[in-house]
This record gives sequence, structure tokens and C-alpha cells, in this order.
Amino acid sequence: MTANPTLSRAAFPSLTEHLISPTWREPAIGIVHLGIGNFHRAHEAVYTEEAMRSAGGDWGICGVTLQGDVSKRDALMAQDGLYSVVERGPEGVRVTVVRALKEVLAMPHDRTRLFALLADRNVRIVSLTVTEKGYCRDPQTGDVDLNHEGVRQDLARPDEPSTVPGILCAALRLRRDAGTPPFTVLSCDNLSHNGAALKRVVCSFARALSTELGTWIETQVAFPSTMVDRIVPATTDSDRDAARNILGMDDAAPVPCEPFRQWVIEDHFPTGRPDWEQAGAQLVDDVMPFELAKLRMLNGTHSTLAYLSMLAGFETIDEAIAHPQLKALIRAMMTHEIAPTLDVPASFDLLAYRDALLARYANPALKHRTAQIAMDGSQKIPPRLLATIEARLNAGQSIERLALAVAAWFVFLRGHTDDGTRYAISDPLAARLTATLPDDPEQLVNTMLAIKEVFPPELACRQDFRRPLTNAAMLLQRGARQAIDTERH
Ligand code: CS2
Repeated sequence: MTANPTLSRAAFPSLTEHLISPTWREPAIGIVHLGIGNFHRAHEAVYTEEAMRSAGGDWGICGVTLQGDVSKRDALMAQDGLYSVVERGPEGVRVTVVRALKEVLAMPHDRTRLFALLADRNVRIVSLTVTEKGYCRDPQTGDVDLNHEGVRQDLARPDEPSTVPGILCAALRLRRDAGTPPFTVLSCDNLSHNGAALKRVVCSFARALSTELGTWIETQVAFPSTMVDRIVPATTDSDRDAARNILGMDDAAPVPCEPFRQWVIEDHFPTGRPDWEQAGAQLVDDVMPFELAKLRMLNGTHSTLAYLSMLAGFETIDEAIAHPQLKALIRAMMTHEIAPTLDVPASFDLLAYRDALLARYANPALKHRTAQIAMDGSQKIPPRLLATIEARLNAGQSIERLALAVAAWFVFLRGHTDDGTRYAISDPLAARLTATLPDDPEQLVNTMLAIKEVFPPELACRQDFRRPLTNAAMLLQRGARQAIDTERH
């Protein structure tokens, strides 16, 4: 058997039908992206390539992995930055080769090259998907967390940073000192007001070094907010097989995703941007209504599905949503508890949005693992569920289903399914969260609500929050399946 050729730029002639843009002028690098995970490669990179196909521009991407993971860099660079996007829909699989990614760097190994690029005036955007924990925020103030180990190191050695605020600050300082216009910083993570949240973290980090630098970043650097959406699971062998079968070539780093994608961006890019509208992105003045709708309706129910499923033993989102009572619970949660908290433009039909989400969850080809979504609950619960809960409690409304979701997270942290199968807890606060987890529902709720990094004290002390949470924890004692089946839909 002869080995398959590997994906490379030299192989373009035999790939034509799978390229987004068969004719193409190689662009220079114009975007540095921090956090080169699957999501970016199936989302911003695809939008950017399509924008360049239609409107040109030097918006090639340099992707950076921040965890010192040279294997990802090496795998992608061995393929000249190429990789395939494996779109899995109910109708079948479609494979497309993306070439907007021109270079991949791994921190801290490639620091010199990274800072050369960040100082280069052709780099006009630095975008990020570093997940919630990459922001190093103090959850109570929104400023950078000065007790974060990495932040402390970066403040002590600001020229050799490893955290996101440290890297952005050092790069912006270089540009200011050289008289180079600052790049625009584009957060693409699922945080509410992601642009403003990032700006606050970076400015507070800068101020800890120099008030003047803090003020310069505050007044001179643009941090637009965005709402990003595409369901992108982790890569499995079946994606490598799909790429091989369809392309006739080996791809060590394909990305699976659903066919759906959406990107709403606040249009504030003083030094320019790709013509992303050409690829279907919506450039708007105010992203907030879209962002809150997506965080609360999609990510909020995703986390709910994840924790209930981990207890009940559903491995993937499509398997979970195929359970009629669980689907009814999620549907009712969106209709009666989440949608009424959202203030969206009249043209935004929240019930149609709900139905579209349920259809996306049911996609049988995606195999999106509930364990993947269940990670990092301490970071995800506040914007996805607590914000909705606060809005409802302030309006004197009930929170039964939302409370069940939060209680399911507490019970999930015990580290085993209802039938005793153990799993690992992956969360930056894992040690604290799992230190003592009482069996008694009331004590469990008391213990968890005392974790200030997750629960703001003014919410934690509310009886109208504690009561439904305790009831839900009691319900879950009889098993998640029973809780799902007895919930009022
Ligand atoms: C998911 C998201 O893993 C998770 O927490 O809820 O990654 C979700 O798939 C995306 O935000 C969809 O756009």
C-alpha cells in the first residue's frame, strides 16, 4: 500500500475543487491570532479567507498557541499551515482546505518571532480565542487578577510575558514607543461584553506597570466586541479519515464543525479590517443584544445539557436532545426563563432562534461531546446562567430550570455519573471546587455558594436563589434522569 501524500501548498493543483479560493494571491500576515484552537480555524480563519477571496487584502493569519504546545505548531507547519474543515451536517460531509493560516508559533519558544510580528505595522488586528480562563480576570472587579501566578510573573518581567494581558501590553508598548499605530484587539471568546472585558483587563495590567501606558491603551486602542458562533467539537480519527477519503491526502490537523456559522462584530477597526461582510459576517454598531442572546440561549442551555448529561450518562449533545423530556426541559427553559430576559431588536425572532438551536443540537453527525462542554464550569456558569438568574430574580420571576442547571453543576463536581462511572473534573478552580462536597443538598448549596470567584456575594445570600437551588439539588439526589422527567415542561 502506498502512503497518501500529505497536505501541502505544492499539492494545490490536485486540490482545486476543495479550495475556498482556487485562484489566490498569497497575502502577507495582517492578523495575529492568540489561541489557535479548533474554533478559530473553523470560524474567523474561514471568514477571513472568504473575505480575501472576494475583496483581497493582506490578512494572512499567524496563529499562536500559548501553552507551549509545539506539536500543534509542528503538525500545521509541516503542512504549510494548511488544514481541512470537515463540515458535518445531517445531509453529509463537506471538506474544504483553508490556506489563510500562514504561520503557527508556540509560546514561549517563538517569543522573538511573535514580538517581531506584533510590532510590524502590517499586523493590524490581534484576535483571541483563549477561553474564559485566558483573560486572568478578577471575577469580582473585572480587573486583571493580581494574584494570578502568571500575571505576577509578567508584572515582574514585563519583557518576557506569557499571559494574554502581559503579551498584549508588551506589544502595545513596543508600538507606542516606535510610533507605530496600535493594532485592534478582537476578543472572540464567549464572555459578555468581551471587548470591554478584555480592555479592562489589559488596561488594569498596564496601569500596574505605568499609569501613562494604561491611559495610552485606554484612549488609543480599539477593543471591539463580537458574538461568535459555530459548534466545533474536538478532532477525532473519523475527521482524519474523512479528510483522507475526500482529499486523497493525509491531514494531521483537520477541524470538524457544523455547517452553521455566525459572526456579529462591532465595527470599530481604526487601522482597517478584512471585508468580512463578503463572507456573511454582520458588522454592527452594537453587538450586545446578539451577544447576550447567544450566551444565554445557546451557551446557557449547552452547559445545562452538559451537566445533566454527564450525570445521566448521555455522551453527546445529539444523544441528550433525543431524550424527549430533556428536549422539552431545554425548550421550556429557553421559552419561559431565558428568552424573556433578552432585549433584542424587533427583527430578532427569539422563538425561531430557539428552534434553530434545537435543530442544531440534534445534528447526528457532529458528535459534540458533553464532557467537552462541561469543562471550566467555574468560568462558564456566571455569564451563561447566573446573569439570566439575576435578571429574573430582580424582576421577581421564577428560576426553577435555571436552578436545576446550576445544581446539576454542583452534583457533577462529585466526579461520577449517577451509576457510579468516574470522570475527571477539568477546571482552573478544580481543587477548590471539589475539596468538600457534602451529600446533604442544603449543605452542598451552602458550600458552593461560598465560592466568591463564581457567585457574587449579593446573589449568594438571596433566599429566592438558595431555595430553588436546594430544591433542585434534592431532586437530583434521586438521579438526573428522574429530575429531568419530573421537571415541569
Ligand atoms: C460550548 C461552546 O464548549 C462549550 O462550552 O458551549 O464552545 C459552543 O459550542 C460555541 O460557543 C458555539 O458557538
